[in-house]
Amino acid sequence: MKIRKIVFFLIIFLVLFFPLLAQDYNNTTIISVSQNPQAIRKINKLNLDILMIWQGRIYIICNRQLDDLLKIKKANIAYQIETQKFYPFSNKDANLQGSINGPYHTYQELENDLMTLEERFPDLAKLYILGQSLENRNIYALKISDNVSLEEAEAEVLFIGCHHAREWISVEVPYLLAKYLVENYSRQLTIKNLVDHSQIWIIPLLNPDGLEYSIHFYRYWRKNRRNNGDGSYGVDLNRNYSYNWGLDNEGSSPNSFSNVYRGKSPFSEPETQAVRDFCLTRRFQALISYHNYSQVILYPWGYTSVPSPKNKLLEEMAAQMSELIQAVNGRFYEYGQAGNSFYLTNGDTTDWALGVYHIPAFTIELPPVDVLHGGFFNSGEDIQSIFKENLPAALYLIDWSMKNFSEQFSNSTGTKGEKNKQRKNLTIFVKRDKK
Ligand code: 0X9
Ligand code: ZN
Repeated sequence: MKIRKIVFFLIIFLVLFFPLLAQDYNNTTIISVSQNPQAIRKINKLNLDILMIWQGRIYIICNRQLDDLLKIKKANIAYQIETQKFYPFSNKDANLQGSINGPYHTYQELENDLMTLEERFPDLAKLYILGQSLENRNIYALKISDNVSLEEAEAEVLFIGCHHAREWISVEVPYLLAKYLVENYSRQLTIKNLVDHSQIWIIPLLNPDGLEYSIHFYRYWRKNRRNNGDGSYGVDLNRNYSYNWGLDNEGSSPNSFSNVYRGKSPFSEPETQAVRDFCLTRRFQALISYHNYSQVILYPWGYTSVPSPKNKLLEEMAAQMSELIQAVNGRFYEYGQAGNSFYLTNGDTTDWALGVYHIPAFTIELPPVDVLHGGFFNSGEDIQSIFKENLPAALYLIDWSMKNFSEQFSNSTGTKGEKNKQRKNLTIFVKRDKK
C-alpha cells in the first residue's frame, strides 16, 4: 500500500513538474525594452535572443546561464520583466486541439504523411533520406517532378523548413507546398507545367530532434539537440553553415549556452551536413528557407550590411514575392537584405547558398508579426491561410528557376570552392525503407 502511494505521488509529481524539470524551461526570463535607436544599438552588441518587437518594445529571451540580464543591466538599458505573459504556454487554446501539437506535425506524423504522398502519387513524388539527426531521426527530402525516378536536365529548386525547432509553421508551409503540387498536377495546367519542367525538392523538417523537444518538453526550444558536454544543449543550425562561419561573435555565438551557438566547426552537425552533402549532388537554381516569425523576406548577405553582388536581382525577386503574397490575403511581408534587418547573422543557410553556389536564396519569416497574433504559437487555424499566401511566391521561384535554367546550368561548373569538391553521384541517398 505504502509503495503504491509513493508511486502514485511520484506519477503526479512527474506529470505536474516534468516540464519544469526539462532543461531550459526554468532558465529563461523574458523582458522587454523600449524600441529606441539608442537601445537598439546597445542590444545589437549583446547577442541576445530577440523574441519579437511589438508596440514599440523589443522582447528578449534572457538566458540565466549566459547572464543576459546582467549584460542588459550593465549596458544600462531600462527593461521590464515580461515572463508572466508567456509562461506557461500562454496561447494554449490556439494549439491544443486534441493533442499537444494540434494540427502541427510531429516528426512521426510528418513521416507518415510524406510516405502517403509518395504512395498516392508514385509518378510525381519520391521520398529520400538525406541523413539522420543526432537522435537518429531521418531527414527527409521529397522530390517532385514528372518522371520522378529519372534524373532529367531540368531546373532544380530547394525548399527547406524548420531549421529552428520552435518555428512549427515552417514545417507546414513546405509540406503543404509538396501536397499542393502533387494534388493539383492533373487539375491545373500551370502546376503541371512547373512540375514537368523542374525538379522540386522539399525538406520540410531539417531539425526533427529539436521539433520533438519543442513539442514535448520546452516550447521555446530553437537549436538542435547536440549535447555540448558542458551542461548545455544544442547548436543553432542556422549558424552552422560554412560561409563566413564564426566571422564574429555578433552574428553567432561561440558560447554553447547561447541560442545562436554556431557549433564547434562549420557543418559540425549532421543536419547541416545533410544539406551540404545533398546540395553537392544537385544543381539548385534557387532556394527558400522557411522560418518564423516577422513576416519578412530576407536575402543575403546576412553577415554584413554591405550588399552582395546579386543584390539587385535578389531585391527584385523578393519584391515580386512580397507582392504575390500580399495579393492573397492582403498581408504585407517586408523585404530586404538580411544584414540590414534587425541583426547580423553568420553561418546561415542563405549566405552559404549565395556565397558558395551563387544562387538566389531567401529566408521567409512567416507570420505572425508579433506575439499578440501568436508569436511562435501560431494558431492551428492560420496554417492554411499562411500556406495559401506563400504558395504563389514558391511557384514564382520555381518558374524563375525554369526560366533561368540554361544560363545557370551552363555556369554551374568549373569554378573553385566547395561546390566542386564532388558533383559526381546524383543518387547517393538511400531510398527510405517501406514500413
Ligand atoms: O536568426 C535567424 O536565424 C533567422 N531568424 S529567426 O527568428 N527565424 O531565428 C533570420 C536569419 C536571417 N538573417 C538575418 N536577419 N541577418
Ligand atoms: Zn528561424
